[in-house]
Formats: sequence, structure tokens, C-alpha cells
Amino acid sequence: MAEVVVYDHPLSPYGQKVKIALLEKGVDFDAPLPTNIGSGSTDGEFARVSPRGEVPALVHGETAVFESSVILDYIEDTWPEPALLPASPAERARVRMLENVIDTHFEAITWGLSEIVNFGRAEGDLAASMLARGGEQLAAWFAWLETRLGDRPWFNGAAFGYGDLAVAPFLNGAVGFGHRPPDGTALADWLVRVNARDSVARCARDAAAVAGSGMSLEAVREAMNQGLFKREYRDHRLEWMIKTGGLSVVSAGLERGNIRFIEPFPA
Ligand SMILES: N[C@@H](CCC(=O)N[C@@H](CS)C(=O)NCC(=O)O)C(=O)O
Repeated sequence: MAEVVVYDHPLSPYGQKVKIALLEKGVDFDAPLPTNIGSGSTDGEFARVSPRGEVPALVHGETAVFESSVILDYIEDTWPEPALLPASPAERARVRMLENVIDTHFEAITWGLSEIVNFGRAEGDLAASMLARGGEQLAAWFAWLETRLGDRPWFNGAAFGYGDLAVAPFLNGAVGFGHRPPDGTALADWLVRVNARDSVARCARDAAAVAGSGMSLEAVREAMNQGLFKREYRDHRLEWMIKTGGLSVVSAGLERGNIRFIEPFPA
């Protein structure tokens, strides 16, 4: 058993951020899949260390940390070499803002596409219109990211770092739904460059292996009907559903009891 445990699901871009940081720093870790993840009723050590029932959660000796950005701070503080954050306060703030935008506004879109494509939450015209709007939103974020990258080789600056691991898993997620940065853009070139990095490539391979071995859509729908999934409709994800025309998806989920929100943590 490694000294560090990261509760994880290979498809989680947040989990990938954490694993990329550990791989870059050469920290050995185990990455178990929590039992019942996504069911709304997790248990054991995972439930204790991750009261939201979310991956990633990191356990290192007596220390347990949830929330990927907080975990990344813990990793940087505990294993400072090689440094992943840029050196100056202004540059650190720049990549942390980038991370925040990607974690919230960008991820909500790929999560929403997954709810429709993989979990069958909408059908027919509604599904088509939500998928189209999601594609338009991603294209707009690609254009914004192009301006953030500017003429830097890496989002972090002169070398790969925090700014890059905070973007790569999420862009790869969008590519998985058929939305990629336009050819000839700096962002498209960066995506090729970042995916050549061993740490990023390993996480992308693990994610692709799980995606390729996933349940059929019929099996997922059957599992939903049996109440085996109760997915978290949190903050920006809920906003995405509503602003993209999926209020009826939220209502249906509430009626059927297959979506969940965060409750107060056990005392
Ligand atoms: N803000 C959290 C988000 C983590 C998160 O949303 N994880 C998802 C997987 S991508 C999860 O575990 N969801 C559990 C569920 O839907 O029940 C972080 O940065 O760690």
C-alpha cells in the first residue's frame, strides 16, 4: 500500500489534476475506486474523508483532504519539488483563476453533455438542442482559452505546470464528446504538446480504458431506473442544466429521486 491514497474515478478530470501533480513530483500513490461512487450513498473511509461523496479525496497518514484545488495546494506544500506553481504571486493568481474558471464554467458543460449522452437524461429535440448549445458554449470557451494562452508555450508560462494540469483533463473530456479546439490555433497545438507529457498521457489512457469498457446506454438507463445512480446536481452543473434548457431534466430527476444535492455533513 502506497503512503498516499487518492480516491478516484479515472474519468474524473478533478481526479486527473491530482494524479498528474503526484506523477510529476514522483510521489507514489494508490488510486482506489470508491465503492458506490455516483450512487449517493457511499460508505467506509471514503465517506469519512469525502463528505460530499466526491472524488478526488487524498489521504496521507493522518491527513485527509477533499476538493481538488485544496488537494493541489497540499501536494505543492508537502512535496515542493519540482514546483508546479509559477514563482510570482501574480502568475500564481493567474493560473489559479484559470483553474477556477475551468473547474466551474467549463466542466459544467462536459458534465452536462455526459448527463445527456451517457445517462440519457434528455431525448429527441430537447437532447439535440442541449447538445448543440453545449457545443456552442465549448467553442466560446476555446476562444477565451486561446486568449489566455497568448504566445506562451504552456498555460503555466515557459514550462509545463499547474496551469496546464488544470486545463488538460477538461479539454480532453470535451474532445471525448467530439469538441476540439479548431486546427491551427495555439490551443490545438498546446493540446498536442500537453498530451505528449507522460503524466497527462497516462491519465488520458486510464480514462479512455474506462470509457471504452463502460456500460451500454440501455444498461445505464436500467441502472438509473433501479435507483443505482443518484448523481450530484451541484452549483455550476445545476446552472448549466437550467440555462441550457434542461429545467425539465432537473424536475424529472427530483421526481424520480435520481439526482442529489449536498446535505450538511455528519457532525
Ligand atoms: N469541486 C470538486 C469537484 C469534484 C467532483 O465533482 N467530482 C465528481 C466526479 S467528476 C464526483 O465525485 N461526483 C460524485 C457524484 O456525482 O455523486 C473538486 O474539485 O474536487
